[in-house]
Amino acid sequence: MVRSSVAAVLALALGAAAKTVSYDFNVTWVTANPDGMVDRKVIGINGAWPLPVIEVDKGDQLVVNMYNGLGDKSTSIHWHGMFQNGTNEMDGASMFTQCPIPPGSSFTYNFTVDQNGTYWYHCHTDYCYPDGYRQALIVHDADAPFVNDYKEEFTITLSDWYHDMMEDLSTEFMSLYNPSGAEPIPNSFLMNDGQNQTFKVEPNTSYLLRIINTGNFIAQYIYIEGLNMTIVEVDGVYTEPQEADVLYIHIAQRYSVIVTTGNSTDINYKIVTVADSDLMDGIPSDLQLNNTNWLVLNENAPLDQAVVTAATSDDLVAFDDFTLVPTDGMALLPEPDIQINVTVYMVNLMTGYNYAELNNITYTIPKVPSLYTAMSAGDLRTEEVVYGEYTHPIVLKHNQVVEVVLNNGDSGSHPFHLHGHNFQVIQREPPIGPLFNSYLDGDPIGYDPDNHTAFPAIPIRRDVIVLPPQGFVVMRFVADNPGVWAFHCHIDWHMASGLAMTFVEAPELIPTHVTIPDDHFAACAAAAVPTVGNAAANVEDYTDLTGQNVQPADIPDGWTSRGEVAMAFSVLSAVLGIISIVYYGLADLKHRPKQAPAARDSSEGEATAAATVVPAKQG
Ligand SMILES: *[C@@H]1O[C@H](CO)[C@@H](O)[C@H](O)[C@H]1NC(C)=O
Ligand SMILES: *[C@@H]1O[C@H](CO)[C@@H](O)[C@H](O)[C@H]1NC(C)=O
Ligand SMILES: *[C@@H]1O[C@H](CO)[C@@H](O)[C@H](O)[C@H]1NC(C)=O
Ligand SMILES: *[C@@H]1O[C@H](CO)[C@@H](O)[C@H](O)[C@H]1NC(C)=O
Ligand SMILES: *[C@@H]1O[C@H](CO)[C@@H](O)[C@H](O)[C@H]1NC(C)=O
Ligand SMILES: *[C@@H]1O[C@H](CO)[C@@H](O)[C@H](O)[C@H]1NC(C)=O
Ligand SMILES: *[C@@H]1O[C@H](CO)[C@@H](O)[C@H](O)[C@H]1NC(C)=O
Ligand SMILES: *[C@@H]1O[C@H](CO)[C@@H](O)[C@H](O)[C@H]1NC(C)=O
Ligand SMILES: *[C@@H]1O[C@H](CO)[C@@H](O)[C@H](O)[C@H]1NC(C)=O
Ligand SMILES: *[C@@H]1O[C@H](CO)[C@@H](O)[C@H](O)[C@H]1NC(C)=O
Ligand SMILES: *[C@@H]1O[C@H](CO)[C@@H](O)[C@H](O)[C@H]1NC(C)=O
Ligand SMILES: *[C@@H]1O[C@H](CO)[C@@H](O)[C@H](O)[C@H]1NC(C)=O
Ligand SMILES: [Cu+2]
Repeated sequence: MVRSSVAAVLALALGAAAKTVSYDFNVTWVTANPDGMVDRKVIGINGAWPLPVIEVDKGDQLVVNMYNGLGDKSTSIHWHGMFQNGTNEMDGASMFTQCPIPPGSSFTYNFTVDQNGTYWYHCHTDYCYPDGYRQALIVHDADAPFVNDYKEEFTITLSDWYHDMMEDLSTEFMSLYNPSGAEPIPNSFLMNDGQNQTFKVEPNTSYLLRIINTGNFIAQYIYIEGLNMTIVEVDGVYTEPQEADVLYIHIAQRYSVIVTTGNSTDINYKIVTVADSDLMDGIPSDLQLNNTNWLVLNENAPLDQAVVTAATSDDLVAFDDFTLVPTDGMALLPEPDIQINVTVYMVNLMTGYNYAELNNITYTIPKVPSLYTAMSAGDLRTEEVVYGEYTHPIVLKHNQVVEVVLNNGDSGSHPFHLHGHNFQVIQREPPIGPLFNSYLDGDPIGYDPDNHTAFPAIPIRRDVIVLPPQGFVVMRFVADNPGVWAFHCHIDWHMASGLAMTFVEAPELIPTHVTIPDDHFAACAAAAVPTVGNAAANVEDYTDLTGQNVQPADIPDGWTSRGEVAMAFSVLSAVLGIISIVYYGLADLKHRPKQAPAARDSSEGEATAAATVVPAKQG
């Protein structure tokens, strides 16, 4: 995972033109034991795991021929952070832009990488990336503003790790025995898909560290004892250098930092990671929350474990990314043409399971991938109705300035990701840092457009933003990328419980911007997923949603108010004839009952009873 920046500079000097970088990925199960505790099945590529780090230069064409050799599981690959401008069909999000690729099928991803910086790739089908199907994707740029400021670079992935397969964990997660939606607790934490990693460095020398959280669930704090980090890039956006001593990196976020070693060769630097224990419902006594890895100056000096002085992760005060400034100086976007207000809730629906909702919708997969609906719906492609109510579609007009107001009615933080764009972060409360949990003292507080601090003149842009507990974040972007783009929480548990919605951008332009290759249709045929029709796969009348997948019904009113949730469950258990719900009394009530943030302009309706219930999620 080392690459000399000298090589990149040299390549440019020699006049290297954009090239095609091709990979053949044969995806199969292999066995691995990255934490030294348990051998388990992981998703490998060409018989190996960890997966290959993809490295390209800005402007290259990336071609990946994927064969699904898993035998028992569908897959796809999302190129996290790639805008896929003009290649929406290559975005890799199952049921948004393609069919899940079933075992035995092949599928080629092919797109131009017209971006710079630190990205990653991962499976985007029904709980698959945390089984190991994720890795870094690095775009080298010989023109990066910091390209002369370091000697060598290292890619560092952080992740949580489970000993059990996602298939088994997910069955426990979405179940009557887990009505509070408590997420499975990881068994360990990894760096570069292992532990006790060493990075050989020299004294008095600068290094670029590209840090990526490729985990499923847990944000991590990271610091290096005795060294500060100078942030120069977040999520593919170059930033004016800013010094930080501690970073908080949530799922799918990336930071590039420059560190400079000291003149002494007496010590090895400890890279310390600490898991954010606020996200966990309980901390098993044998879970190692903090881990040490090393920048090695002296191979003869000991590799000591760090002594973490912070009592809990709350005591670590991390850098607030809201204060970063992109080097390109892109100014605050003007007042929006469209404002989208959505609030995160964790709720129980009639199945008795816990779901996540944006407003009152828990994302439920359509019968036809939404992009294929856009391709086949004719003039009706501009109407939200054809995408179905439960994909939570919002149609955006070409080049509109879009403002998303995201409120958090939940007590956990959520890393939200937008496909196809990065976005300006123009407001967030409370900030990352000592006040991060300060809104937990009372009820959730929503964004108030009539009472906020001034927006930054040059806001930071990123593609994953941390939504603080019971707080809010406000984002803006320009709808200049025709296509179907997912907007979702990147915690895979929450994605699976429906914390997603669909932006259908400039649908009238999608047919001229998108071409679906034959092998994409062949994967659908093999998976028996229709490729024309509305969300219900109706082709006669695209406004007729009869037969669409619907979310489970709400629990009847009167039972869901605060304090009566437990009661609601006893009633529900009678309704469903389930005796074992007694277990509920033992379950940890992590998420607060559904409750509107104070400033929220609530116009919520009651759900009508659903005809059929499809809890299936595939994002
Ligand atoms: C993928 O790998 C498996 C296991 O090694 C092998 O049996 C299969 O032929 C390979 N398929 C392709 C398309 O390379
Ligand atoms: C890393 O080192 C720690 C402390 O010595 C040890 O407990 C752990 O098993 C090691 N991890 C691996 C994967 O070897
Ligand atoms: C990838 O796409 C480019 C541009 O559309 C095309 O020229 C090239 O033939 C494609 N390559 C493959 C292997 O499909
Ligand atoms: C990539 O970096 C170059 C400078 O090297 C810059 O001109 C360009 O705008 C960057 N691209 C994106 C998408 O940020
Ligand atoms: C450290 O590096 C700087 C420039 O990179 C150099 O000027 C200085 O002499 C070096 N110091 C030592 C002790 O090597
Ligand atoms: C790191 O930066 C902080 C503030 O940015 C500063 O207070 C501290 O002295 C710096 N530490 C080192 C080791 O440079
Ligand atoms: C290393 O020594 C040089 C002078 O010899 C000094 O300029 C530099 O700041 C020192 N570096 C560190 C990290 O202490
Ligand atoms: C660091 O790990 C040790 C051992 O697992 C644990 O006792 C301690 O609470 C951890 N510290 C933090 C801040 O998580
Ligand atoms: C405006 O917001 C601040 C804190 O963000 C709050 O203290 C104050 O009460 C609010 N003012 C009004 C009029 O709502
Ligand atoms: C997509 O490309 C068009 C030009 O073809 C450009 O105007 C637009 O800004 C791009 N959007 C993104 C998100 O890259
Ligand atoms: C969004 O919510 C704010 C109040 O928080 C309200 O003023 C505004 O009209 C809402 N916008 C839409 C489009 O509902
Ligand atoms: C959500 O609320 C809206 C507005 O009140 C209503 O029209 C819609 O039917 C509701 N959807 C669900 C799934 O409850
Ligand atoms: Cu989440």
